[in-house]
Amino acid sequence: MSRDHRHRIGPSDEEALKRLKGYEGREREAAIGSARWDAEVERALEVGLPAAESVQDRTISTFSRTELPYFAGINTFMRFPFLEDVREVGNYDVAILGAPFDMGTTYRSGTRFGPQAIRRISGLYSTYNYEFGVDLREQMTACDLGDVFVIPANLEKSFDQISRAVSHVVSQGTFPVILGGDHSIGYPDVRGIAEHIEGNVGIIHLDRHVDIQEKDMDERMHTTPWFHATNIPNAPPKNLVQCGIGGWQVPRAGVEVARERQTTIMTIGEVEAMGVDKAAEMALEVAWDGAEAVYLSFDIDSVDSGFVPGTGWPEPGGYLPREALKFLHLVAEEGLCGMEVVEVSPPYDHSDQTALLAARAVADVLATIVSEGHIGDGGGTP
Ligand SMILES: [Mn+2]
Repeated sequence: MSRDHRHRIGPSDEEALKRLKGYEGREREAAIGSARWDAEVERALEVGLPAAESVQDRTISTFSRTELPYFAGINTFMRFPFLEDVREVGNYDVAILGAPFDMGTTYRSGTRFGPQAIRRISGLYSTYNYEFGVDLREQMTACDLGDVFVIPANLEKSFDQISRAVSHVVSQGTFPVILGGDHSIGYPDVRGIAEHIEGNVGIIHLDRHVDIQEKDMDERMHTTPWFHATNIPNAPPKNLVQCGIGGWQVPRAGVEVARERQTTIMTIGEVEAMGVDKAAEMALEVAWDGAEAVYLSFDIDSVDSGFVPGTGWPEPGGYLPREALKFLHLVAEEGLCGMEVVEVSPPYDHSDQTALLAARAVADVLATIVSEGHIGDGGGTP
């Protein structure tokens, strides 16, 4: 870099540069402790035995019992502990549960393998994120409950099972993250949560599709969750905001219902014109209008199909991954009562990229609600 270039840096740039170098504005990150990681290593050495003599790093165990190596071990979401006894879920701030269900699909199936694919590639992540200044391990507690026992070939019984599972988690005061599964699970997910909310629940829904017709081919398929969710007395249509809609797969039957019920539809073009910051602000305005809590539904197909080939109804022209992640971050800042990520179909995926974006969305939302103090103990005790 030439001296001439340096001379172009003004006082405000110097401030920014100072920040980039980590001297300022990164205090929160620097204050995160490592107590839980230390405890994890200690336990790994105990139950996994100390490493072979030739291994100089004596925090390494013989059997992998921490998150390392990232490609090893029995997978759970981000290596959160598997909780066999679901009656103990209340001991955790966050619970991950899979809904391996694709009987509601109307084109490509395969999302029954979504939860496992998301878990597997989530092994790539540590719990630490420099950008957010967060370490999920140190600042909250989480478990993976495994999957709901869905009933193959029966939508309604599966919905009942999913609602019951989600309701159980919420009844224990734990934040539910549901890994789909096709989007028909949006209805039983909201149903399981809404019964525990005193007041209205708003829904922020990122998708290319409106998913709000009453039935599709005579059944409650993945094109219908919001019709039924907004029939729940405390999940009114006025608090449903659908962001990123557009393309050639939006059924007229759904748009008709959206118009009748006066839900709020933001097309991807409108999001682009407003910018993600403004769009997220407006989504929050609608979802939180008189509501007590807001639920987040992230359909992975809201992202441009070039980035998410592994999905049931791929559609070009949606969000870029960075836009979607920013949108999720901005809406999560205000707090959520739960989230779902749906429509990851591993048989159509390439190099795990669709599943990876789903894992990333969950991790980013958790980081956001932790750093905003909505869940967890905040950490910060070195
Ligand atoms: Mn969709």
